[in-house]
Amino acid sequence: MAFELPPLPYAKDALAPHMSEQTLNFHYGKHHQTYVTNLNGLIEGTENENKSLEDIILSAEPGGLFNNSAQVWNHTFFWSCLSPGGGGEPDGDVKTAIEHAFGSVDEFKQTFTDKAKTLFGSGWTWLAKGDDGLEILQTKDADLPLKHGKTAILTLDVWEHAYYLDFQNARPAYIETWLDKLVNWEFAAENLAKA
Ligand code: MN3
Repeated sequence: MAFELPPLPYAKDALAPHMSEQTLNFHYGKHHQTYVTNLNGLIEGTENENKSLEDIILSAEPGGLFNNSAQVWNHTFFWSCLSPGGGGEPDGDVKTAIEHAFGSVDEFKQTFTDKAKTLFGSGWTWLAKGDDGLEILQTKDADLPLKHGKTAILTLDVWEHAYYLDFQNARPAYIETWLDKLVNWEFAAENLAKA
């Protein structure tokens, strides 16, 4: 069964001016679509054809099958980490868990920003839950918490294609905009409740 590009949880122009429709046209419409198309080409007629996306990711060796399946998962998850009414401060259980793990929400934001800034090359910065509670992970290329037995709570795509059209090379401005204007704390709360 072929995978399909899942619908975005908002209109392509809904995140402007913080993330432009043009960025969504390329990042969702071209990059994400290409990972879906590549994955379908790799699984067609193989034992992976009827597996779930998560099962493919967990059983794949390093290489094209892992990269494309993980990137389909990562991007689908990432779109829900953005919201037209996002940004600001978490509340409830997410706030409590962040304060427990990092001391304060501000301390979390600073540490997340530093990790996202210093990830060299292409990858993802995650708020994830492992055996020892919440932590911030940097992963390279397509790698993701699932492959390490951890649960993703939030992620920020720090591949250059995620921000180049809106911010050119200014990754720090992209990270700051995500935290201030776009991060979807309600989605984080849903993920934490299931973790
Ligand atoms: Mn991307």
